[in-house]
Amino acid sequence: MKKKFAVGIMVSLFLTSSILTGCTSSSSSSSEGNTESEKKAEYTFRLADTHPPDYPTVVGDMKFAELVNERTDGRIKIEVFPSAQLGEEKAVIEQVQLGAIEFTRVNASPLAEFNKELSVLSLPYVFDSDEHLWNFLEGDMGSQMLDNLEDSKMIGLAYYSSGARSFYSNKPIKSIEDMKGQKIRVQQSKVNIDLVSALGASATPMPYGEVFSALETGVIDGAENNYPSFVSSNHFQSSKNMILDTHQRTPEVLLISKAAWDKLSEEDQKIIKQAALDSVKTQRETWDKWEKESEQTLRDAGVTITEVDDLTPWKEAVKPVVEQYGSEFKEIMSAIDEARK
Ligand code: GTR
Repeated sequence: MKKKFAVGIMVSLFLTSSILTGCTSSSSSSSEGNTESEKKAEYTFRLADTHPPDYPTVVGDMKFAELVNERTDGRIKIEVFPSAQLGEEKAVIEQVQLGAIEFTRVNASPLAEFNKELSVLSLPYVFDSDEHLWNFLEGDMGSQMLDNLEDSKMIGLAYYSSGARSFYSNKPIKSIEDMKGQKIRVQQSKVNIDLVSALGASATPMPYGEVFSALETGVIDGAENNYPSFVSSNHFQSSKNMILDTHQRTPEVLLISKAAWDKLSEEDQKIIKQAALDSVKTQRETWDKWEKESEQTLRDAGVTITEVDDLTPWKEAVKPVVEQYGSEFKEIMSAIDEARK
């Protein structure tokens, strides 16, 4: 506890000094060193990710950093900070808006609180499969939505895979009826609160890093996520029941602060954008592997995984949520329909 507090103070002191000095150059960064690439670095940037070092998003971040370093001949160095070392997602996004942290990889759900149209990506059952999702993300509207983040002081660089999210709990959940009255943690996002409420459960928004102990102490009954996060967060140690309702396919987003972006030359901006897009392949390959392996880990650990034969009652229950948000972003909703073909 004490250690966490001390680290917290160090991080906030660093952030404060970064804000004051607008730190993007290597001379004021914490990473001065003697290697060739560090000596040459014109910019040293930080990239925040909530997941542990071997998690697929962090593997993608590392690939991105490596490509940028190579393609700028060491002029731009990106240091990846995994495991929420720089803070939980909501706080990190705020720091990115200020330019105190230059890069982050976050999920589109919490990001939608800063750029409302992204909430469409979290709507339940709007994407039939990962293939449908990627058809959309790689289309014009998908890239447009990354660009539109500029209105929120960020530039979206690329999407990463995150599979499908399903509910899990310390209590049995074998059907939609079992959701009633359960206290379920959700990401800090309005759509998720509405979605879980529509299913008759009580939604408890909370940062990711607090969920493990909230499950252990019974502050909440359950949460929801994809297989890899359910495993890497160790939530399955207390939640032994999962139901494959696959309510969302919310993608991950890699982004840069507009403050940092504006300092770069057009040529460097192009290198960064392309490196981000090129890192997607590595992230998605790692994702596919992790998805299979973590399902196995859960089964081996004795987690009861209930398949849902008929999703109709789930879809019916959350329809008002889809209608409410969808009516505000009709153009995006029709692009999602188009991507189904
Ligand atoms: C994960 C996602 C994280 C975080 C987390 C959560 O699937 O990759 O970025 O949003 O879910 O539930 O908070």
